[in-house]
Amino acid sequence: MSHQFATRAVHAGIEPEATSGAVMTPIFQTSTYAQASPGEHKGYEYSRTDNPTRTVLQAQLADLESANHALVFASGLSSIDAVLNTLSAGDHIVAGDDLYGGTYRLFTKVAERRGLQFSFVRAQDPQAVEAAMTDRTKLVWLETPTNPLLNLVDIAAVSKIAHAKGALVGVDNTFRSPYFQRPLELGADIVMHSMTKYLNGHSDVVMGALMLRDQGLYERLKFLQNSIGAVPGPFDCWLVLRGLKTLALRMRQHAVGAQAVAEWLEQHPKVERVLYPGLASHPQHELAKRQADGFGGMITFFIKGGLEESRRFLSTVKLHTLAESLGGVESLIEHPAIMTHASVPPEVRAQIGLTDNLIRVSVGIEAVEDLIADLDQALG
Ligand code: P1T
Repeated sequence: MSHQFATRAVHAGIEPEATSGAVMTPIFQTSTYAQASPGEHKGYEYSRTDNPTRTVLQAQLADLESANHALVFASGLSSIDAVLNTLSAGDHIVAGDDLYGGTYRLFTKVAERRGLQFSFVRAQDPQAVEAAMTDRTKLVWLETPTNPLLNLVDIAAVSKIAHAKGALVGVDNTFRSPYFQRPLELGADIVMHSMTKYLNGHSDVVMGALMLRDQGLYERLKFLQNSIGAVPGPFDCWLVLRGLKTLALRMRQHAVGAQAVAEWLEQHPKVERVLYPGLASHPQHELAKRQADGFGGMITFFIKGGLEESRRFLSTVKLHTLAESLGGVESLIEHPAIMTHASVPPEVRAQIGLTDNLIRVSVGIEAVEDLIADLDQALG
């Protein structure tokens, strides 16, 4: 019998520990494992290769993303780098042009030096993806919704285009979480998460994950996970296991709060424009309804004015913390042009509309009245 998501977030992949019956997965804080004779062991040799706490986390993550396999990494970026490491010099990648600044930096400042070639396109238009594909295109890399402009990409349409030309599709699902969106069900080949965000949910861990179905690709990525060694420790894996248990509850509240805050911001005279997929004014509101089960907790808005007005507002919020990152229980607010997307060159920022009056909010699970009161006093 297959259970609903909220049930699987508590139970999937989790069994009482074999020797003691401990209900909560223990933190196997060990680097190595005793062998009875050389090569004769219980499935664990060394914790870069495998660790029992990590194994349980990976099993649960695979279940939640409708995958067969999951692999965790020391950060979201190192999980993307593992995907890049399946490619060779000369291979071509088509990527969305509106990505987390660190992903853009990894692509342009690290991977290009290793001989990978990138085309950045407006991926919300599937035709733009198709037009950029060449005989050497091996991968299409998407964020949806994008960070920070909350553009949406039609995962099913782009997957069809990519597969027709023999390329794989990777989707960074960080902003949605599998509670709201499961790209593998829509045709994507690889899902990636910065688990630093919603999956852990408590702003106390940096970690990444890949989820996928294909056995051969899994074996290649598992080889890379061990060979490169960017793995998280058992305590951090345990913290994410703990965070996942409330993922469904948290995501529901993030979305309720974000919808209310977005609607409130939209009618505020000092706000020029609000981007939130749950607003009827979002240019891809219909796709948002079709592709996902909810609109998430991220809002982007343009304050009337420029850098000066943004600075004043961001220095005046009290309950919202001015900080990078997102997806924790506490509300965070930030200025992408100066903070999370500083590594995107100014001319690229201008081209995609990432302006100096753009503000990004990660709506936490606090009482929404308190959040709105804080924004109100700061805008005033
Ligand atoms: O920080 P790390 O766990 O390595 O994940 C990188 C990353 C990848 N993809 C997306 C969509 C992300 O948002 C991030 C990290 N983002 C922030 C720190 C931020 O404030 O946007």
